[in-house]
Amino acid sequence: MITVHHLNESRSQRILWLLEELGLSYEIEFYWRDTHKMAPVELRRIHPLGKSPVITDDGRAIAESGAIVDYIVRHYGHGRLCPDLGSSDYDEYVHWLHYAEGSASLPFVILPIASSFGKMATPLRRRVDHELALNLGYINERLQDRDYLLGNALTAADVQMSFVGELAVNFADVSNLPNLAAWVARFRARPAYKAAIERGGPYSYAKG
Ligand SMILES: N[C@@H](CCC(=O)N[C@@H](CS)C(=O)NCC(=O)O)C(=O)O
Repeated sequence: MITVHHLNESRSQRILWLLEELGLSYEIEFYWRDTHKMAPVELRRIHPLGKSPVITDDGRAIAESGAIVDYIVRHYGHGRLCPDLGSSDYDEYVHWLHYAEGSASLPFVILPIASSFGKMATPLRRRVDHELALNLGYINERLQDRDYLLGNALTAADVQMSFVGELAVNFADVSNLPNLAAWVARFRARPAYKAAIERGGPYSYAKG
């Protein structure tokens, strides 16, 4: 059985959501951020990076959320939540799986660091604002004519990208990004999303 090594208030929440969407049985090992909001050292016993999410399954530890999403869908999805392998949609799907952590979330990682430097960080802040506008505009445009990133049905690419959507509605101005805001509201309304919140414990990014 899959065990999710779940850090509170973290990207790991979307893994719980994916497992709920697929109706899979899973266990959760809870880890709590320390006073500096870092992961506790216990997570390093599961994987050398000591980050969350990480899952264990069949005696193996798998880290990095995109790889975890891919692993779960390939091993346990039975064709659900992803386009047919070999279709052009599958190539698009892989793009969104990688894009989430490869590019889209990066400005949100830099944002609090820039803010902590105050005025000194003005040039960096300008660059971050540019990247936010570029990336969030791209996602909003993609959702112009569809409910989810690959069409009108949810795929695991939406699950992987959901953290970016949640960061956007919490920390960026989405007033000019109605498709993105509607997508976030749409996935938050899903029963499986809500069930994952119930199981995962405190997750302030679900609001905002
Ligand atoms: N790109 C990685 C990011 C992993 C990551 O940085 N996770 C954060 C939680 S959102 C974490 O573990 N932070 C605690 C720490 O760095 O000590 C992924 O998507 O899995």
